[in-house]
Amino acid sequence: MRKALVTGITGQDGSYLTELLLKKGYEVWGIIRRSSSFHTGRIDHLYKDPHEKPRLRLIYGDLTDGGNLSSIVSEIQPDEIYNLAAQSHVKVSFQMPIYTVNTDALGTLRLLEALRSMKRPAKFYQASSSEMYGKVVEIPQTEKTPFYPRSPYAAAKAYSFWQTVNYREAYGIFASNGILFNHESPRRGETFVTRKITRAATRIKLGLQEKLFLGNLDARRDWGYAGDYVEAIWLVLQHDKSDDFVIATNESHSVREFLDEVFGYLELDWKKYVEVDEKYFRPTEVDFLQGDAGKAEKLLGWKSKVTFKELARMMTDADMKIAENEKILADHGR
Ligand code: NAP
Ligand code: G4F
Repeated sequence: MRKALVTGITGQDGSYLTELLLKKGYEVWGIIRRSSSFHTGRIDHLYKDPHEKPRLRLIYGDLTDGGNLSSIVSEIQPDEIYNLAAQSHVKVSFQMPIYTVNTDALGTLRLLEALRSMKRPAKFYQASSSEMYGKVVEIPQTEKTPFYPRSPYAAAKAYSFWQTVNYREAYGIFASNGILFNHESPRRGETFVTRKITRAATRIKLGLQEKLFLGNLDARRDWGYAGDYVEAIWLVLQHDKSDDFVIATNESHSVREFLDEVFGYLELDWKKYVEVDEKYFRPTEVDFLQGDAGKAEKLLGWKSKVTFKELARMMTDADMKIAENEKILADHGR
């Protein structure tokens, strides 16, 4: 039975990837941070039969603690390591640059060092990001497009990208980067723009909220579905050699277009409800992202499946269920 170690298992991608790995018969070890309250909501459904020997195990750890990462790697001796953990919010990275770099840049290096001391080093996946292209120098962006990071988050991810390449070249470790463009789902964190919109629109529809405050509506992103993208993550480590791959839908849409899709689906006019609040602007913005996933298509046989419209509707339907439950509680004065 193959053993996978997943950092960031409690996050959006960690939960979908773990589902996939368990389906494929892996034993999965997930690193979780100690917290004063439970935060395993995205993976709780994966513990099904209490009598079965669990193939999913959680272990406390943190990317800021190198000693702890070394002990975990040496105890578990995984075959594959998926490094998904990060302070992943771009705007927050301007408020917490040092913490973001400690986790998203040095955290990767700590993990690579832990892996390097294994007798048989595990294969390593690094969650790289389209944010590294920042102020883009060409459209669409491929594996060959130079990076121009525009936030502490993006600069930290670029550092981790190059460390991953360097461990591959210097030590012959199977270390690969997936350069993933934005991907969303009903499990997306509620402060990212797509989920913020689907949560608010469904609440507005049911009379639970009046306004939605947003930042830059002109920003364009290449938005795909997280469920599709974790298949690509797995395929990156199954390829015959380690390499770097862009994972994207090859389409770009604006925040306005996402508003059109979601509010239109709910038969609402978003212009009546949305207000721009400068507090959501970033000191430096990434205006336009559009990937070219041609290499992944050719070498991994991967292609994005869920369309922009399907994604917007899937997220809206899921958030409508949450809003309906909120409405029942509100109607009963709770
Ligand atoms: P997410 O939902 O924000 O999840 C982040 C995960 O990292 C959570 O499990 C979080 O744990 C964990 N984490 C944060 N700081 C940590 C630390 N110091 N030590 C250990 N764990 C820590 O992110 P996501 O959307 O699933 O993204 C997964 C990865 O892909 C991230 O590295 C992100 O930067 C990258 N990425 C995402 C996208 C996207 O569009 N989603 C695109 C490109 C790249 P808690 O639950 O305890 O907070
Ligand atoms: O949803 P966002 O916060 O995602 P962003 O900044 O593109 O980052 C996400 O995708 C990256 C991949 O490119 C990941 F690496 C990263 O971890 C994260 O998952 O913002 C998208 C766009 C931005 O241009 C932002 O300025 O939406 C704009 N926006 C407009 N109003 C807003 C808002 N973003 C947020 N979060 N909140 C707003 O109110």
